[in-house]
Amino acid sequence: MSDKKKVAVIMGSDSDLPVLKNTINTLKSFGIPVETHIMSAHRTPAQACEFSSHARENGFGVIIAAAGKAAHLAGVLAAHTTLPVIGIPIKASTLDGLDALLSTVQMPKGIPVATVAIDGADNAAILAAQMLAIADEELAQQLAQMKENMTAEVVAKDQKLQQ
Ligand code: RP5
Repeated sequence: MSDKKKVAVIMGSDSDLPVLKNTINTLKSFGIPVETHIMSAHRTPAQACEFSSHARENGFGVIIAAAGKAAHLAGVLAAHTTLPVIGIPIKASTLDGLDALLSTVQMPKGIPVATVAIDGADNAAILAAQMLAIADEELAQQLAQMKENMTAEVVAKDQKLQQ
């Protein structure tokens, strides 16, 4: 069995899945084992607490939580674990995600949630990979390569602009 830590991708509703597909695909592109669930701070609070309480012993290294509107999911999961929790505020209402951003980011002292941008699906995955890479040299190399590729792409575009 692999000793690689898993990343949990938890979403408040199946309506969040189109955004979360990018998170899942980016994690998988790094070879990170992913487990995906629909759990809600409001509709399935018992399931969310149960999952988070046992996440560390169940082999997870990071939890990513995405929710829209009054987005309490990441905070509730963070309340029940010492694993790092990354929150993705989802644009799901007439407030364009600002509601979810504030609900996710404004955590009280003692229960941090590392909040990415509204619908910031890729950055959540990259941040999770960077957390796991603290203890995984191969993953750290993959991340370094990704940054090099990104730089090369921008430099190439700049050069093209000069022609
Ligand atoms: C949140 O409410 C979910 O995370 C979703 O972003 C939003 C709307 O959910 P649905 O009514 O589409 O299930 O809890």
